Amino acid sequence: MNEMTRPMVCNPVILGPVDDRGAAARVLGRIAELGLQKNAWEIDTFGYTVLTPDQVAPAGFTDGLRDHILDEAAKVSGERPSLDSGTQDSPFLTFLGRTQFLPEILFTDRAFEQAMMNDNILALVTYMLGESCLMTAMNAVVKGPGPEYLPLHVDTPEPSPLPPYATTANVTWLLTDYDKANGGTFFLPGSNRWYRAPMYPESIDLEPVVTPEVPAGSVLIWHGNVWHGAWPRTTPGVRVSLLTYFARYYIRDQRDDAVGHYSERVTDEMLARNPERFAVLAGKKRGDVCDEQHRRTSMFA
Ligand SMILES: O=C(O)CCC(=O)C(=O)O
Ligand SMILES: [Fe+2]
Repeated sequence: MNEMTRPMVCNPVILGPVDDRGAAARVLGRIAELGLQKNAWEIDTFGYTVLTPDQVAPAGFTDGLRDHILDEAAKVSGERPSLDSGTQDSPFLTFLGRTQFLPEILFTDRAFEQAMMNDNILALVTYMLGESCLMTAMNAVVKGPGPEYLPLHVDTPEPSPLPPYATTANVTWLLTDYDKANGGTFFLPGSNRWYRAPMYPESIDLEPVVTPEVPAGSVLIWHGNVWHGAWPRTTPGVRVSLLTYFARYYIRDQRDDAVGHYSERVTDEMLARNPERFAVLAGKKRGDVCDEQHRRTSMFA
């Protein structure tokens, strides 16, 4: 069928070459510019990748995040968790296991805004979710010893079958060492390409999982479709992490109405001291209907 006989009934956006207003060139160009091709390939192939400490922040930055989280944990519970002692089962229990969960952490120190705006992380998140994506949650998590593990699951909120592209991504700053005994995260590499969540018997079959052994200061990034979970911590002390979640722009943020959504909570001061992208990530700046039309034609817009 040539141009003349093609029926003119479809959306005009798809008649010509895709016009993504340069999104693909910008997003893929940024991956190349920052040397993140291997990380992008690992996300596509295995469903997750690790950024090494020198890929994310100057020395000392992540120690600062960790100490700040321990201070905040102490304000909530009255006791500062010890990094390396304390073999008693942690008194805190959430859906993530024996964890103290701090959903207000973004508002406690500018360093958390800097973590959110990290260049290498945002380049990989944008590669998965497009330039219009949102940060849907940031929670500090302090995990102590206890018997519970987190079964395999996906982070994508849709029912299965899942879209073959990412609609959510998880960026976890590891502020203490991660491995099996420390209660680290495990993965089923390549399960991001199965496009479905595990059934219950699959979710508790941990025999085939892989557990990254990664030092404090690294960042684990995963595709929302990859099957993953976490081991119980069996060593003394605590695992400290900063869990951040990102999603395509049409997905609602994960925050409770009670704590308030980022679009309502970020202050003018926070917006003023950050790059423009911060407002987009916080859901303050969504674009217009034209932007939405372009997003329907491009993974990266
Ligand atoms: O705590 C962990 O290691 C995994 C947490 C998790 O599955 C998540 O944040 O989606
Ligand atoms: Fe998860």
